[in-house]
Order: sequence, then C-alpha cells, then structure tokens
Amino acid sequence: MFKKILIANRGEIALRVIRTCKEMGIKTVAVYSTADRDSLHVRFADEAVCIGPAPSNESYLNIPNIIAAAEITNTDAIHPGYGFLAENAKFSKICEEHDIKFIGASAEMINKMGDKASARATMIEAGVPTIPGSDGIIETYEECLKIANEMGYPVLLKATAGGGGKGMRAVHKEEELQHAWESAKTEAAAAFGNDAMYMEKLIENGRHIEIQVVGDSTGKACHLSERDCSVQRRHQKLVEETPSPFMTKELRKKMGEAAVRAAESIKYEGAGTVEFLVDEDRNFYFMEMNTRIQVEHPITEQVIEYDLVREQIKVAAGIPISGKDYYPVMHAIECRINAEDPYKDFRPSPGVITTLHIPGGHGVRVDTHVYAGYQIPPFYDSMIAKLIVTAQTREEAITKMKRALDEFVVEGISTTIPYHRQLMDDPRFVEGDYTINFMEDFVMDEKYKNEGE
Ligand code: MV4
Repeated sequence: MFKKILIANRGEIALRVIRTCKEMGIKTVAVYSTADRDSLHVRFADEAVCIGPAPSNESYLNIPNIIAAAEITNTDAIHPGYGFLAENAKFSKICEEHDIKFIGASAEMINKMGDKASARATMIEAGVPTIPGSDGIIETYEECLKIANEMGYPVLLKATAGGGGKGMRAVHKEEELQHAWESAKTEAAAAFGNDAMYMEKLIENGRHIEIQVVGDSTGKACHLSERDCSVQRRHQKLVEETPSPFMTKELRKKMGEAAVRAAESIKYEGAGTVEFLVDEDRNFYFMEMNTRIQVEHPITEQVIEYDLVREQIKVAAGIPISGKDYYPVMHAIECRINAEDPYKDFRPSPGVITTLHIPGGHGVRVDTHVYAGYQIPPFYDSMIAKLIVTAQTREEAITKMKRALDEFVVEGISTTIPYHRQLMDDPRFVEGDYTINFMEDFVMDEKYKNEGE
C-alpha cells in the first residue's frame, strides 16, 4: 500500500481524499495556491506545498510544480480529485514516468474516452448501445448534409473534443444545418483547438442517468448502480439522486451490464462513470465515460455503504475488487450549494462568509471546505458545499432535505440554498417527473428568499 499520497486539488474534494487517507493510515501532502493559504485542506494534510499564484494555470494546473512537490515530499501516488488535472492524459503519463502512481486513468484510456467520436466507436465495438449517428468524423459540409438527410431531422452536431455541451448544435431542419455546422466548428476550434465534428440523431426529453463503475488491474469491473443527474442548468448539475425515480429493476440490470461491458472492454482500472441518455421509452444510449471520481459520488456511497476513494486507492495499489455489483438499499439526494445568486441568473457571488451554520443530524452529510470567516476566492468554481441526505424512501429523503436546507445558514454571500428549497417543493420534482429540460422553464419564486434579504 502507498505510504504517502499527494492530492493535486483543492476545496471539498481535497478534504474528502485526505479523510480516507487518514483512515487508511496513509500520509497526505496538500498542494495549494497563494489564494488558498488558509484553506482547510492545507491544515488537515500532514504536509503542504505552495505550488504557485492564484490563477489555476499557474498553480493547480502547473504540472512541473506539482511533480516537484511530489518529489521533494517523497510521494508514492497522486490523487487528482475532479476537474483540474483529473482527466489530463499528459499529467497521467508524466506521473507514470516519474514513478508516481496516478490514481486515475492511464493516458491511453483518457485519450480514448476524451475524444467523443473515438469513445462512441469503442462502445459500438463493445456492444454498448449508442445513439444512431455518423460513422466517425464528418469531413465536409457536403458530407454533413448528406448524412443529415439520410438520418432525418432533428440531428445533433457534436464536437469530438467536446463534452459539457460546447461545440454542440441541435438542428431541426435543413435550412439551419449550414449555419450550425459553421458555428459549432468555430466554437470547437476556439474552445479545444480541434474542430472535428460528428453527428447523432437528437434525442428529445431525455434523462441523464449515469452508472458508477469500478475496474481493477485484473480486467474485472463491477457497477454500483445509477445516479440521476437530469436536474442541471447549462450543463452544470444542481441536484443528483439515487435511485433514479425513472429507474426500473430491469432497466438497472441492463444499464449496469452495459456499463460493466463498457469498462471491461477497455480494461478500465479505477473508478469511472458511464453516462447514458435515457429516452421516454426507456431506451438508453451511451453518451460519455468519465475517468475520474465525480462531484456526486457521495450519493452512491450513502446508499450502498461503500467508500469510493478507498476503493480507488486500493485498485491503484493493485488490490483486486470483490467483483460483485451493488444495488441501492436507501435513497440519497445531493444538493450542490454554490456561491451564486439564483435570483440573478446564478451569477457568481464570491466574498467572505460572515456567518455559517452547517446542518447535521441523522442521515445528513455535508462535504465542504468552508468555515465562518472563509473568503471564497473568485478564481475557482463556485461550489462551497454538498448537502447529502439519506433516508429509507425518496419521500423521506425530500422531507429530510427540506429540514436540512432550513438549518443551513450562510451569510455574507448569496447561495443556491433558496433554489433548492423551491425545488424540493416543486410538484414535478416531487413526482420525479423531470428530464434534462426541467430547468428551462423554472422561475425563481421570491418566497424562498432567505430571511432579511
Ligand atoms: C445528446 C442529447 C440529445 N441527443 N445527444 C450534453 C453534453 C454531452 N454530455 C452530451 N449531451 C447531450 N447529448 C443526443 N444525440 C442531449 C444532450 C444534453 C444533455 C445531456 C445530459 C445532461 C444534460 C444535457 C443538456 C442538454 C443536452
């Protein structure tokens, strides 16, 4: 087993990894930017190394400085958390070259899954259902037009380097195609330096349901059931839950098997997530595979009694998984508490947290790095806490979430707490009747505002 792990991240996920390392008797090294000098991950780790100034490019994305920090501290392994370098093939490779175990996917795996057309081709090969579409990259507009007419509208143009919606255009009729083709290519070129496009049939009113998988160095994989992440806004997830209210026993079995097939076909090692789009008739299609621990991983941990970070570390150390699949025995919901003003188009609201009360009690878990007096730096993402509740049923979980949201006090900045209060009262959410389009006609109601605001 590793003696010392460096956590190449900040915020709640850095703390999350440090906690499991402590429980496993593994020493930890935190790295931090000058903006994070007073962060909890710096205080809770056994050692801490400053890796640069506030901008991520010069600190949390600064590969030479992170490798230097690992070398001077005699680190055996690096945990990248999520975001930053978690799915950076170059970083994964450089770690291996320095004899530091990267607790994540290999460079080859990251490249294969990071290129969306290549990931799709790999899944077709493995027999995992994919959305009908073009046979790989489309070279010219003439070819694009031909494929669209053969397939029939509506279609969706996707950038192969994309993900998270960038370089993606829905096209409902031929007249819109050329403009969509050109603007998607321009956007992809600017965002990724790669304007290669492919095409799929547009699936309307879908749900985003993902399956957690874990694979080991023997080539074996298992699944840990699903998370429903359909409640999102502009590709930012706001709430996740498991089980999905749309799930059936049969669908879970089929999706779980497909996800395991996906992971085993590429000999996936570590924790990963296979994202599916599920249509109104419960057909499911592979969308993307994430080769990292995800923000929403705690809801899975809560309903199956499992520590995903511990499992990531064990697999990275060469310990095989048990091989059995896991099915939820509880219901869990996560609300992302962001420093954003939901009444002002979710505009970021950095600043100092003057007063803080974190909810607690039975079935309540809060993963956070903030404290009263904490200054939220404007440089990084706006998530300040994850509020996770666990109960026997979905109904009880919603009741518990309302109670926990009412206990949650954050003063000095605006947060998404009022949004979550309104969501927990929303008839469509309460009925479990939501798709990825749910937020399009959601309007904030003043009555959920914090008192005194
Ligand atoms: C789709 C789709 C509909 N049809 N593909 C969004 C980003 C990337 N993960 C793929 N995405 C989508 N692909 C086809 N053929 C709809 C989306 C999509 C979406 C998917 C999951 C969660 C939220 C979404 C919001 C808008 C569009």
